[in-house]
Amino acid sequence: MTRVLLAGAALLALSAAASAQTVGFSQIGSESGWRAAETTLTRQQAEERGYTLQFSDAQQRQENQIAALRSFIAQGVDAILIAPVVATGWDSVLQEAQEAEIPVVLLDRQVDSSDDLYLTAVGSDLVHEGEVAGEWLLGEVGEEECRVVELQGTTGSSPAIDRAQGFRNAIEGHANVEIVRSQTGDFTRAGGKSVMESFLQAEGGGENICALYAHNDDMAIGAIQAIKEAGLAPGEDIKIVSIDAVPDIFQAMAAGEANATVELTPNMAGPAFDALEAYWADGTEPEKFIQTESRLYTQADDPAAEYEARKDLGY
Ligand code: GZL
Repeated sequence: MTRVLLAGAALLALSAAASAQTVGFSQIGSESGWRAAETTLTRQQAEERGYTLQFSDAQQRQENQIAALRSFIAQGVDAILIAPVVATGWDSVLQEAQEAEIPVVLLDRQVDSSDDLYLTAVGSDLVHEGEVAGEWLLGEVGEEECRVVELQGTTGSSPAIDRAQGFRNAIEGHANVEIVRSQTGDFTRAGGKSVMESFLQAEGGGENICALYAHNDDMAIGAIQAIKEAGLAPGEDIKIVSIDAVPDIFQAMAAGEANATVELTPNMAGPAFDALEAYWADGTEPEKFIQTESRLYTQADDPAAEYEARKDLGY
């Protein structure tokens, strides 16, 4: 009799796992090409795996994300994905999801809440990305003096905090490389352009600027426009290093207008859904951090070919 009951329970568990799960996805917005690609790939992954995806675009506002999570909880979704716009202020809504026994997976950004409040976080080592960018610049300038301007990501977001720290870790002890101006461009092209314009004006038209470190490629692309409008050659007069590896930064590299980017995969949903499927099947608890790889690309890495390889991936 026991074997019959066990077999029945196993069949029930399998059928539950195979039924069409509903997943709520609270996306930050569409501030960058990378963000757009992450949304595209998440939709593709959900469709391929037979999930119903409830998508919410927060327009960069935390209150919209919190409202979306409460709506997902009220709907009784099977899981929640969230790319948290900033790192703080999530404890109560994550506790509500936990009380509703709905697993939450963080995508591409971290939160300050206890990791007991989410199933896992899928993302890159954001500090390491900043270190890779800083180490590249050190290799470029050697012992020469280099005044750096920095375009930071969204204030209070984990990538802005960690990428700033990583770059500073790398240049520490190298007195010839100094960050002289730093301001948020909010991860957007428009933000990168307008802040770079103010840097150029403040720094003698740009003649005092050796390099730009941008926390993402979109701000670097906006800054490139500002540098050209100031009559300078981006990639030559001002070295440019950024993060994401979106197609357009490779186009700029191929034109000699950008120098280096650190790749961030937009496919965070694949590892997230893998972890959820194991959890739904038999309660498997994943590691609290599932790290995606980071890789440096420079003008020596055939940027034209890298552009072609990425241009149709949904950026
Ligand atoms: C980093 C991610 C950042 C991207 C930007 O993990 O959160 O947000 O680097 C995006 O392009 O705006």
